[in-house]
Amino acid sequence: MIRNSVLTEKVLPILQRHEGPMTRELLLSPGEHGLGMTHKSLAADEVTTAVCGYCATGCGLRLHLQQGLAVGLSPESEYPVNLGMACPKGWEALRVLDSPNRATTPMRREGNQLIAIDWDEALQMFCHEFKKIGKEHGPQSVAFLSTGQIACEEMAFLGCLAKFGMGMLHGDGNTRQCMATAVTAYKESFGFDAPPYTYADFEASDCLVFVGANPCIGHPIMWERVLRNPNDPEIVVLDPRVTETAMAATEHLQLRPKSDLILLYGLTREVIAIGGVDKDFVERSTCGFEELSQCVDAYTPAVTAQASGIDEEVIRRTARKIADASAASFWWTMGVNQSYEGVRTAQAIINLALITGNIGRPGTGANSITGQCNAMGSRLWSNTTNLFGHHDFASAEDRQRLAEILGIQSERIPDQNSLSYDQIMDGIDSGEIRGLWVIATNPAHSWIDQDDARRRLAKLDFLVVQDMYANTETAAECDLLLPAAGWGEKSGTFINSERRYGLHKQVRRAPGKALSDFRIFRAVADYWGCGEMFSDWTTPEAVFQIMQRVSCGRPNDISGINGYEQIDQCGGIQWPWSTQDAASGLPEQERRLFAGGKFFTHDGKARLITAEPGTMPEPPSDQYPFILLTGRGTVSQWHTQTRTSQSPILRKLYPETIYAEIHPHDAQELSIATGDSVRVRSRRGSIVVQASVTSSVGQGQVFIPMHYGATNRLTLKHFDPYSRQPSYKDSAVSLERVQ
Ligand SMILES: Nc1nc2c(c(=O)[nH]1)N[C@H]1C(S)=C(S)[C@@H](COP(=O)(O)OP(=O)(O)OC[C@H]3O[C@@H](n4cnc5c(=O)[nH]c(N)nc54)[C@H](O)[C@@H]3O)O[C@H]1N2
Ligand SMILES: Nc1nc2c(c(=O)[nH]1)N[C@H]1C(S)=C(S)[C@@H](COP(=O)(O)OP(=O)(O)OC[C@H]3O[C@@H](n4cnc5c(=O)[nH]c(N)nc54)[C@H](O)[C@@H]3O)O[C@H]1N2
Ligand code: SF4
Ligand SMILES: [Mo]
Repeated sequence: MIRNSVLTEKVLPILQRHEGPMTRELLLSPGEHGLGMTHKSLAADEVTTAVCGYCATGCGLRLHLQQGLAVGLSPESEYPVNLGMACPKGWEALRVLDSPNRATTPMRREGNQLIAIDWDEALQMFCHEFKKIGKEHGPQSVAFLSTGQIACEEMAFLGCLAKFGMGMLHGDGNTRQCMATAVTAYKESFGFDAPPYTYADFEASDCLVFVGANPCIGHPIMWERVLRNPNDPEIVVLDPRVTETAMAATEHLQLRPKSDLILLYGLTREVIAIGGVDKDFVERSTCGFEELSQCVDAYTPAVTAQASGIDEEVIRRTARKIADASAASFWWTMGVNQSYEGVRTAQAIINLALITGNIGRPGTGANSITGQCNAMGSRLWSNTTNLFGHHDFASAEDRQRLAEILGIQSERIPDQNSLSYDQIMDGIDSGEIRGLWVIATNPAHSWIDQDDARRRLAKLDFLVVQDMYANTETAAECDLLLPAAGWGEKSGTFINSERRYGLHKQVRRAPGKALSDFRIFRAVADYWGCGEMFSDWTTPEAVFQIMQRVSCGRPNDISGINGYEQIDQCGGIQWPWSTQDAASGLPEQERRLFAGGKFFTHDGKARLITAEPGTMPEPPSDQYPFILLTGRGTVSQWHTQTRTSQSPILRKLYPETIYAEIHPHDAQELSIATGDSVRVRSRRGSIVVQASVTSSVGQGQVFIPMHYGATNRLTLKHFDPYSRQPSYKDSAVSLERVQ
């Protein structure tokens, strides 16, 4: 067995000072001592539970232990989220930990090679290089990129350490690629980033509208909840592709890519015209209805049909379904968020829910489905786009409040917002940003317009990658690699799509010298010289208590949660759960927001926000006649595949080589057959893929999954102006059979 002999000598005392003298023992035998499982230690041959570490469904998994270490898992039947179900990624969650590609030791670049070093040298180098850059070029010259895939307590530590301890001004995360649009839309419309729903709503609706979402692939266990709906519901799907979800719909609106805003306005106009408005609710709980009516008036069924490619009759029928439903729910994901007009499109969905009074009741809601296991956590706790705990960097009052709770000087808190991810990339290009710390994300694969992204990353004076695996595309470019423990090798909380805090626990030893992200941050703090500022940040649960204090009195109040143990016992706990809530007893398992029609704006009313629809920045042309759609390919592939490719079982469940779905008519014109090699070219790059001829894509469109390294070589770098989220699903490309 690989022993964690790491903890060498200099790093170990740091951890011991914070965690107690048992640290070495704990690192060696987590199972016996329940490292991180603060509430109870695990005896031999028990079971325990943990929430899954892939998607934001947040399924509960039951871990089967021998001598305190997990030897197998099965879905947890008692957990309110998944009710005994899991998808293949969840089933294989332990397998991917055992891989020869794991990062097992810190490494630094020497010429073309990464060479192994110990933690002491790594941490010294980390501090020396970042301090040197900061001294020469100012505090804006170093930045970090965080993630939605580590525990709340870890992202909290990272964000506070980087900004308050190390003095960085700029940090963003991969949540920008994913949820930024929903965040901005909710903040503007509801006054707070607050997804209102609970999963029971999937089962309680009689009309579910999915916009740019393919839960059969992306959130299969949520889809199972839809299948349990006893109301024989209408299922309306807006997607340019005939996805698995669209095939199950009672009404598939196969709209032209990026015609959502017009189509949603057309539906809104029709709903108003047929008397589907809940006037009382609109009067009592919203503002902006007049402006909304005026804005949508131009989108008659004829105009809408012309722009979206959806028949007038279908538009009328769909509006009728929404208006007639006693409980309609609206769900959206990346087909909306990843758009150059994503925020306004999300708000068009929110408007529809609001004007029909479909919010705050069972089976309703304007519901953004979250992507990563803890993207919701990063929205609240990463200290990137908003000040820790969803405060405002620009507000002196908020800075003061936070400084008092954290026991730091308020001057240590930046008074300006971070640059967004794309602006950080621009800063790298202009030479303003020279040092970058990348944690649990893989930008050299996932960022838009990849050749350009890599060119920029190569300009950095110092790139640190902190990852579970040593073979990621970004690790290949780094100057320093910090080996991280993964899910199952550490503990903390994730917040799922329905605002539920769930616990994950250490049931495995991390390989070699890998350390949990939490411990890496702990050690960095001490080496940097700001360890004292974090003297209370000893364990994940201690940080959770700090988060509770910070949340007090805010919409995301969790002050009433009685420790990790209660989260575990209750099957997770949704925010908010304040001390006042807790006075009335235990949390109910399914709670939704806005039951009283009061929102988080200063007057309690939701805003109905509209805009003129824009045009696609890179429409198809003679030279590039196809629209490239990208997204999730199969249930068994996760993003950049660093994790899922490690499981032999998952590998059998997805196509090994990159492929493009092409419509039969287009294929025929270009003499392309399934299996042929096809060159796909955009203005940025050119790649070769295998053809898959299928009518699941529309004519004039191609679909390439994001899981393959080459996909983002094609994508056009463009963003929503309000959320700065990349628009990954509308680039112009050409196709040509490779002879
Ligand atoms: N198996 C698996 N599951 C995952 C993930 C994974 O990598 N693998 N990732 C997780 C993460 S982080 C996320 S964010 C979610 C993403 O989950 P989804 O958003 O459901 O997945 P995508 O495939 O990116 O996009 C959804 C749909 O948007 C459609 N679309 C494209 N353009 C448009 C448009 O202009 N309008 C409309 N209406 N639709 C459009 C696409 O055809 C696609 O079917 O999945 C999560 N779950
Ligand atoms: N073309 C196109 N591109 C897209 C998308 C699209 O639809 N189309 N979708 C976008 C979306 S929604 C998303 S969310 C992004 C995802 O993009 P990324 O965040 O780049 O994708 P992942 O593969 O999930 O990267 C997570 C990294 O963290 C590592 N990791 C996992 N767990 C841990 C941990 O506990 N600690 C540490 N330190 N490391 C860990 C993994 O090994 C992996 O390298 O991609 C975006 N890119
Ligand atoms: S649906 Fe998501 S949370 Fe559930 S097992 Fe699959 S990846 Fe994990
Ligand atoms: Mo995502």
